[in-house]
Amino acid sequence: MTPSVPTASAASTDDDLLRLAIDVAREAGAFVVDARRSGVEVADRKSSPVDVVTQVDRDSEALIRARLRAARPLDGFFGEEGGRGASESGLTWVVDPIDGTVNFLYGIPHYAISIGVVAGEPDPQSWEAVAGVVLNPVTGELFTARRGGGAHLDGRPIRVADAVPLAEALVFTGFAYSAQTRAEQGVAIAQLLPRVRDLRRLGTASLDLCSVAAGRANAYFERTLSPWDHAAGALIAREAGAVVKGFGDRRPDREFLLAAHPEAVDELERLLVEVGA
Ligand code: LIP
Repeated sequence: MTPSVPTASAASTDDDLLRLAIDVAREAGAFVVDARRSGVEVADRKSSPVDVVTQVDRDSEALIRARLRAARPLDGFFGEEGGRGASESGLTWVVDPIDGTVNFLYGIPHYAISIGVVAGEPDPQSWEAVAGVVLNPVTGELFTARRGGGAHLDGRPIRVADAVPLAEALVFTGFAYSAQTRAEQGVAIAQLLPRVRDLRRLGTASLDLCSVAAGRANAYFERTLSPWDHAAGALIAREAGAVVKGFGDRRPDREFLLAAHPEAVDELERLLVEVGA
């Protein structure tokens, strides 16, 4: 799906939405980093014993939702930690208050505040991404994009790396919270490794997508992602020149997400299907 070119007034609205997302992400980022200093523990387990949530995830989502609602009360909300609100404006905020929660829990400085805003239902199969922010609150790196406006890192334009042969591709990926799915992914990874330059598993989907956008990775793929994991990052990767897709002609969904250079994506998808990724 090629990003739409908004009209001037739509672009300014999109810029306003982006500025709001940046301000809120920065405030949530400061809160999360500060909260980490006073120690963090597991508050609950979700889809599996290793799919954990902390009270800081929940508090970050509550903060983000309150700020967005105060600024734009008619917009909808769709957050990882259960925040839901129907839209009366046609726009919905899709939020991961801490993407990379396991990294956050272990104190690995590679997690993010991910805030995207979409037109339409908060469903990746039909939504139109309007603006997105991915902030690593520890490093301060701020990835941003709005539809038709290109992608930026700390305000500077970013582009995907030039296409390379698969054997030289540095590929990012991730594994599911389900042990059964991880077993399958392990088998596929063993076959994929000798066919690419190397793999990286850094633990934060939104930052993995931004790594493709910034040319730090040649590709990223993952199964079992939720809409909040890619709502902002996929737009940033697309605006940087990547193709972000699901299997075949599907859009990204829980089954599969692949992001890569347009000249490399089809061959990589064939390889991933072949190894059963
Ligand atoms: C995480 C993703 C990561 C994936 C994990 C999990 P969370 O999101 O960012 O790419 O491998 O299984 O889905 O749960 O930290 O928001």
